[in-house]
Amino acid sequence: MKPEKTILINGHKHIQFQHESVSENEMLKRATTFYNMCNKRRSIRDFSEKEIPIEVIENLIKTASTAPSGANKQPWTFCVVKSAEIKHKIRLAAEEEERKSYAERMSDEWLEDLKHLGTDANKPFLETAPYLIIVFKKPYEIDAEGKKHPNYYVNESVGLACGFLISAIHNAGLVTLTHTPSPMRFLEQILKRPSNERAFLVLPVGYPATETFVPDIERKKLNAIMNVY
Ligand code: IYR
Repeated sequence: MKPEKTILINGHKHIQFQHESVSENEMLKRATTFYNMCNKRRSIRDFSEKEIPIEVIENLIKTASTAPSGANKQPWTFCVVKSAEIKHKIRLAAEEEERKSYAERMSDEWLEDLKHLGTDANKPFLETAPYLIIVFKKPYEIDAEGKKHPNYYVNESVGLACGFLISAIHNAGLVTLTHTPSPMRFLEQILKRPSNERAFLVLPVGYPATETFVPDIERKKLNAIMNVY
């Protein structure tokens, strides 16, 4: 095997980047194919109870962990909940917060903006989906001596990892939705997370229920979202 070419920058080893170049034709084909695949993704709220292998979930989370992060701190933890008992606890706590949100915390305009999606405080998908992936962000790390060390661009980094994760779930032929009960402290308590972890997003993962309806909504057209200078 060819010896790996390396250099030192600030005393740290850098390895040669192996780039797989493609022709412009192939580039356009791949960009179009990937868009067409991503454009089929929908947020799904009705799940089947059908099981999925844990190895699939492991690979989805490994994909999420390939996202870029501030100073490569990878400030995330993914908790995978399969236990019916824990899913039940999470559903009860989430619905309690959601009932308060829908009844008093969300503005009239917000409630109006959600009407076309048909959401309410009931979250059965938190129990029907075979897995819940609860994403936690880590604003700081705690070392062996108990000293805190900051992470950087934590919301951006964890948001990017969630984007990768959602795309990976869709690519695997599964469905999800971005569920954000607020406040989410109950997730840290139920899952007994360390003091430097904050719940960021809940992603139920599974198959859609046999007959599933989604809102008839459209994505903005390219000319409304892209400006070329
Ligand atoms: N978190 C609530 C409300 C909600 C808020 C937004 I913004 C949505 O796009 C959808 C729902 C819920 O999960 O019902």
